[in-house]
Amino acid sequence: MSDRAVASSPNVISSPLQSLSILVLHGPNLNLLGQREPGIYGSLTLPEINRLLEAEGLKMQVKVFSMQSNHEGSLVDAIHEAIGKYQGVLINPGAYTHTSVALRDAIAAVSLPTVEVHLSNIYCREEFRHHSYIAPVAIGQISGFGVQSYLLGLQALVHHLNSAI
Ligand code: CA2
Repeated sequence: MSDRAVASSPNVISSPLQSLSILVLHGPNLNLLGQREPGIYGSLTLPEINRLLEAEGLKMQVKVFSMQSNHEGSLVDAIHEAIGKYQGVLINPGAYTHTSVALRDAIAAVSLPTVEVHLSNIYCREEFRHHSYIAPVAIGQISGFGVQSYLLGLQALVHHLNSAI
């Protein structure tokens, strides 16, 4: 039985599904959003982006929990701890996108549907940003739309999860 299904009992006439919970992970330096380099990453701060994601989640009746870390191991831990608590992961791995086999292995290991997002278009930037270690283990990637990348990514993830029931 899936995590979301509610066991039927003779006393329960209707058994509503529990709402989806999504973990949003922001990688290194994204805590600086809105304070530095607005030309590349926009003027919104990370708390403002998180509030927009929560509001978008409310519209789709999903709960959104966000966390940011500058530490690869903390992000790996958060992915491991997502098992059983969250049904999907939305991640902007920041620079770890281009370097981290550990993050990729963690995402592959937990088998939670994961969407990779980037504020900037990584394919229009330096060559070293063109390769993502995360993309092959993600269900999809959205890059280049600023904060809309996050919102579109959340919509796509929720649509994927709702279609998979
Ligand atoms: O475009 C994205 O979202 C990136 O994931 C951002 C990463 C970069 O390494 C990736 O190639 C693409 C960098 C995040 C740094 O965030 C800052 C925010 C404000 C000021 C300075 C850095």
